Amino acid sequence: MCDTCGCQLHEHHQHDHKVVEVNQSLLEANQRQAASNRRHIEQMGAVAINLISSPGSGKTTLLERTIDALKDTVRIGVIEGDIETERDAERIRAKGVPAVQLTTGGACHLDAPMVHGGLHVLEHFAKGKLDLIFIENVGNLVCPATFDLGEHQRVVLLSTPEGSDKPAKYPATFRSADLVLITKIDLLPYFDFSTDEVTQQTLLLKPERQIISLSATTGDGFDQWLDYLRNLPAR
Ligand SMILES: Nc1nc2c(ncn2[C@@H]2O[C@H](COP(=O)(O)OP(=O)(O)OP(=O)(O)O)[C@@H](O)[C@H]2O)c(=O)[nH]1
Ligand SMILES: [Zn+2]
Ligand SMILES: [Zn+2]
Repeated sequence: MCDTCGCQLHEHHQHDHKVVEVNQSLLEANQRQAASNRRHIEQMGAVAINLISSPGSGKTTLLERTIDALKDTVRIGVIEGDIETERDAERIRAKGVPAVQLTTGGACHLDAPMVHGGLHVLEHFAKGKLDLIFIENVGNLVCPATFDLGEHQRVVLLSTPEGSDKPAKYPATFRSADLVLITKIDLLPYFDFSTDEVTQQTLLLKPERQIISLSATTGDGFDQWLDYLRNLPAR
């Protein structure tokens, strides 16, 4: 169980005001740090994207293929969030791109102070020269939604094996997304997944939202994702 975010409220009685106050001030402090992170990223001339999804829905694989496609023209840096291990950062470094691993040691999300530390390390690795910073959040569809990291765009991934009811069941996360990426569409023939239902549910939560379907394995739909990245406004 995470000891820093609102999910611990369920373990306390409703009248435990102290817990509520602590969580509120924690979120306010997070918000201030996130605003400062955003300025920091903009001073580097970069755009930052926060990737949120359940464990295993394909965030790191998406990044690997994205780096292969863009690294000759776009300077990419990655901040990896995980509970334990450097595995994801090692996968990214193997693609020849700077990657900082933030291990939360138990917490189920990244927060803005952690990302602040990561930005400084990344800036050092990249000698300050980056166009696009990806922040891969800890695999979780609940807690990351509450924490602004200083990103410019929030992308929520939903893979086809997870089921098309997820936007209805985790509305806060899907409402907070600028883009919903339906991933692993090569598996559509094997799962009872309705792209129409996901589209309908996510548009109900936020009508102006973009939705892209792709497979990082076959490359199907990948051009649309690359176009989205290329068309992000420069900072
Ligand atoms: N069939 C198929 N498998 C995929 C696709 N993308 C990723 N996978 C597989 O899904 C598994 C998990 O992928 P990752 O990219 O590690 O997922 P992740 O979201 O980074 O996982 P966490 O960091 O643990 O949350 C791996 O076995 C990938 O090979 C895809 O488009 N199609
Ligand atoms: Zn990953
Ligand atoms: Zn700083």
